Amino acid sequence: MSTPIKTCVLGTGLGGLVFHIPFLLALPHLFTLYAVLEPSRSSKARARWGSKMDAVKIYESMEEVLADEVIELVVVTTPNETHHGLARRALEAGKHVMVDKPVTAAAQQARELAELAKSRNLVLAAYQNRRFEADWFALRSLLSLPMTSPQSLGHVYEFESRHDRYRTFLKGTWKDRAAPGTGLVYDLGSHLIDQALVLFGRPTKITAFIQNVRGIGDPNVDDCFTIYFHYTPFPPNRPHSLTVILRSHILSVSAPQLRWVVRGTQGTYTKYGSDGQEGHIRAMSDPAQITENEEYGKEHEGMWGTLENLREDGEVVTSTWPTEKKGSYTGLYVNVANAIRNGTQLMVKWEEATAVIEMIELAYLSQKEGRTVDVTRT
Ligand SMILES: *[C@@H]1O[C@H](CO)[C@@H](O)[C@H](O)[C@H]1NC(C)=O
Ligand SMILES: CC(=O)N[C@H]1CO[C@H](CO)[C@@H](O)[C@@H]1O
Repeated sequence: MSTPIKTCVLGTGLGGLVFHIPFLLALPHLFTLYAVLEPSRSSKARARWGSKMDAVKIYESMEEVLADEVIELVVVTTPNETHHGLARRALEAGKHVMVDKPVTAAAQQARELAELAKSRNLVLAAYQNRRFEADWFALRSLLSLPMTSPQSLGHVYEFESRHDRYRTFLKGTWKDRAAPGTGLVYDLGSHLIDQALVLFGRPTKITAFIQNVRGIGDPNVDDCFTIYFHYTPFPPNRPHSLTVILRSHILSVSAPQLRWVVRGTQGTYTKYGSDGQEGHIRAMSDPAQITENEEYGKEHEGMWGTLENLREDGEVVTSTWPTEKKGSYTGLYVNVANAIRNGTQLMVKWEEATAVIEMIELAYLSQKEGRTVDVTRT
């Protein structure tokens, strides 16, 4: 057994408190939560996780973090445009780095970090955690069915992925203010774009409609988007072109919210509701429940998706597609530990997270110029 990785979390906003600190605490054989950076020692981490934080150092400045040679891994979950600078300084200090999504405000910054990490032989990981959710696993298992299966969707020609919410107010955090890396496209869009790229690769063209629909706060901060990825011409083994529709609407009153509509030549899959991990963590007092509670990451049967398959005689057969595998963001952390200690490949590649930022930049270009933009091949 290797020794646990001494880790420092930068930032104790929603990201730090819900998406990082509990997972580090839940995996004590792989990680030691050694320190957190909390400007002005706000002690939000202590207030939230209580005695679990007793042995954890609270640092007030990045200089203290960099000067502490014991720290091996730095997790960056701070506001917007600070990601690049903090990640760079941590890498220069010889520390492995994991950056929350969106990894940087500009793709060029992400590429610079990759070069730096490579030259220092350090692990640079991206927290695209939604690849470790139950609904994602269910979708992937459905799309991996052979065409001959009666439940196969056939050739997928339209893929709609949504993350809507109903929020009429501003949250009063940095996310409401105009700055590089803020707005809903960077925030939730980075998840939807990442998943689309994993499934289908880079599109040929992008058309984006990005708005501020609530008319509150800074008008330059978007709170609603529809982004089209066009895939055409399609590889020869697929006779149909594909349209991917990525949407996030801040004034969507539907409950539960629509998650996926996947249309293929042999059927349609419709799924409502999203992974419950965030809710579980918010309600939890002891992070050990993430690994110990059987119910963690499990999707209630009532939320399973619906399949409508077309038979050759024109009949439509309706069935339920089960969300069998539980979601858990621990999968991402286990992989990062393995990468640091054993040199294992990262499941979320930094280049993939960089491609997400490239697509976001093209989406904003499309919106600004009111046109469909080409995506260059790499
Ligand atoms: C590294 O690999 C060894 C041997 O496969 C395994 O036992 C260990 O758990 C791995 N370490 C991490 C941190 O994943
Ligand atoms: C330090 C920091 O958090 N960076 C910036 C994030 O965005 C706000 C405005 O939205 C800036 O004021 C911060 O400087």
